[in-house]
Amino acid sequence: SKISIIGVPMDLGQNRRGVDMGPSVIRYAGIEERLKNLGYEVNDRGNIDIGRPPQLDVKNEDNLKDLEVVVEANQSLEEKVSEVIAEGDFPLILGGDHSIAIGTLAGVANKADNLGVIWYDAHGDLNTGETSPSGNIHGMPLAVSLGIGHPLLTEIGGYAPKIKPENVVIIGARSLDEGERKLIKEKGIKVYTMHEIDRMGMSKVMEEAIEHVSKNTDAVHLSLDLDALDPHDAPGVGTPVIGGPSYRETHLAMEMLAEKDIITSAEFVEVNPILDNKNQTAEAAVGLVGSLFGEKLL
Ligand code: DIR
Ligand code: MN
Ligand code: MN
Ligand code: MN
Repeated sequence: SKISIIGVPMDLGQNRRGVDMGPSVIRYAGIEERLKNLGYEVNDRGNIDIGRPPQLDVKNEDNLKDLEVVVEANQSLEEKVSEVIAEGDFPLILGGDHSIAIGTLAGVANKADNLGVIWYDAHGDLNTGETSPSGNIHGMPLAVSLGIGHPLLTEIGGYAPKIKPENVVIIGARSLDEGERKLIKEKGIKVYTMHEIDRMGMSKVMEEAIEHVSKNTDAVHLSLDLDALDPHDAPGVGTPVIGGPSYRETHLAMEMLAEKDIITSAEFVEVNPILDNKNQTAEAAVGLVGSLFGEKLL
């Protein structure tokens, strides 16, 4: 089968420059070769055009930084992802900051009746302009996809919402803002925080999570923020939070997803080479992609 890679050099959804180089360094770490060695045909479709270089980090009156550019890029991404799916390819999106999940999910949910989502992240990404302490749109894409937030964001692709709260599972959370906690309770979103991962182990967490997102869905998207991993294993991210799942535990998670063969689209985001240690985080991302697509030692 065929995998289409789409790079999204977006860094305007947060305020640390450099994450726009994420797609380049993940390519440099050998993603295409890794997938070809697993027997996949790979079509690298290049990068989405972001429209303009980073500017001022100015919040608008709705507490949304660089709203217009983020909207435009996500619209282009939505179209590209839709195109890839229409051609029957697996869309593999490389960020860029996590604001690009808005466009990815808009494209993916278009073609699914009920999309399941695994949000593997240290954060909830459930803020809105009203609740966000930062005004950074990368802290909002899950809320936006649930139809909550500024209409220019929620209406990307021309429809809202993209997903239902009961089809979402967050894994690895250890930093949530007040408004995010409230939304999780209100919507009854399933969250495996670090507490549950410590207590149950990653294996049990993934068993339950897989069951949860595949129960009433016809497609499942994996949105993996590299800051989910412990900063020891993934230092090249803009908002590291200590105490995360290890490289090993995350590999296991990917291997279990491969075993159950439920993932129909995926994105790997927030790799920032300026903050990295010799491309370690991009290399981790490529290793995880390998496991997600079935790589095994024996
Ligand atoms: C924080 C950070 N909750 C915010 N969010 C991040 O700005 O909304 N998400 N880093 O991945
Ligand atoms: Mn749909
Ligand atoms: Mn995060
Ligand atoms: Mn995130």
